[in-house]
Amino acid sequence: MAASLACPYCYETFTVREIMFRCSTQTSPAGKRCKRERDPVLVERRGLRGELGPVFTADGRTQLAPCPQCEAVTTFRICPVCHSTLPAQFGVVDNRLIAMVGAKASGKTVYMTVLLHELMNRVGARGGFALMAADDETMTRFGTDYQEPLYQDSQLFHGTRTAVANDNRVDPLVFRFGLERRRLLHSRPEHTLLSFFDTAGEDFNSHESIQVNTRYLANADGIILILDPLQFPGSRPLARPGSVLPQTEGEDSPINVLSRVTSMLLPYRAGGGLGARLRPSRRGAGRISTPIAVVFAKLDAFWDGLAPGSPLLAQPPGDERFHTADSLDVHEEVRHLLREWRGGAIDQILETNYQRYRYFGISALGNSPTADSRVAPTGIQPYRVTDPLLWLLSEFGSVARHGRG
Ligand SMILES: Nc1nc2c(ncn2[C@@H]2O[C@H](COP(=O)(O)OP(=O)(O)OP(=O)(O)O)[C@@H](O)[C@H]2O)c(=O)[nH]1
Ligand SMILES: [Mg+2]
Ligand SMILES: [Zn+2]
Ligand SMILES: [Zn+2]
Repeated sequence: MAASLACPYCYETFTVREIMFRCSTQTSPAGKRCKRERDPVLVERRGLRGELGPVFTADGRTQLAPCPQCEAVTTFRICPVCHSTLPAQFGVVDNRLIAMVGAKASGKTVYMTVLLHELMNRVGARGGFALMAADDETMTRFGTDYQEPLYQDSQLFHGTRTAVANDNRVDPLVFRFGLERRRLLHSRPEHTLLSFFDTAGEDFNSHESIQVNTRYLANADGIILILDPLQFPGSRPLARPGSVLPQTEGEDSPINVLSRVTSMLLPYRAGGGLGARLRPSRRGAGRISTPIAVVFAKLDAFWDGLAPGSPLLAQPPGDERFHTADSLDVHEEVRHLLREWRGGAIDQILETNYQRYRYFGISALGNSPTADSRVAPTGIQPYRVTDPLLWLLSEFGSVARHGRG
């Protein structure tokens, strides 16, 4: 059976053969030239209204194909479902879809922005890897909607728009993650395409929004679940005085969000891997195979209260590898804190339903924001933000592991 691929933009699946092409609208050797026009599929599925060459089918296993109208050869391969231009080498290099989920105001958008910024600018050079936008739209959108407000204007974000309010879709950001294997004799850069999508807290409240998000979640290769420690009732007495306190109960509590995500994934748990995408499992037994990184955000609010020697006060080893021992130390420490904060039910859900989960503790900002929702005057000082992604990449086999585990 042909392996199925998932589009990094719409998360629908198809086989390599089904990949379609778009005419380049260059003048062909025969002197013919196709006209650019608006593509209704691209408008409907992605909200993109630009004028582009006509779409045609050919054998998607090849990298180029001649346009049947003008005979010019094109290298633009497109998704057969949403008509987005697929990144170069799509289908050849690894392609991983990563979903960012969590309750309202848990810190998803801030975390995603800081993580990507760090990978593109700071950690990258030191760690022997590089992250680049895979397409122009991602580059522009990451700049204007995420990076500039936070890093240039020091402004925190308004709540993320729900998928239902966004014409029933989410708009992922697609990057090329490259790892330089400097120490190898025949060093050859290896690439992974990473597609990130940020949900809105309310995406897990209504039946309607859950339906829209199921496709994205079920086809994700990894999930980052953001938990706000301040939402656990038992954590509050330990938080730094003056921390902004969110609601702890009701629809949007951490336990309810995890329960909803889990019920969305359970029907698709079988076997995992590409072949199992979006095909509900026939057998009732088994746990969800998608790895889930369970991330305690806003750790800066708790630093004063952690026991000396806690791994959540230590600087992580910073290189391109995933450090197993350090990660397991953090995992156990977070699990211990969860119990202390009366969040033990989270641990039970994870243990019962997931084959692979790991706890993390991070701070995207490194400090409490100001009362008027701005970054603290000391600036953004991220702590351990790359740990969850490196774990997922090590689970995918895309980065090396250091140490036993
Ligand atoms: N102390 C502290 N506060 C943070 C940090 N990251 C985010 N916050 C706070 O959490 C608020 C919400 O962050 P967002 O990233 O917008 O939350 P979200 O999960 O995307 O929220 P929705 O899009 O509404 O679901 C911010 O406005 C900050 O007040 C952090 O690292 N430390
Ligand atoms: Mg958000
Ligand atoms: Zn043509
Ligand atoms: Zn698509």
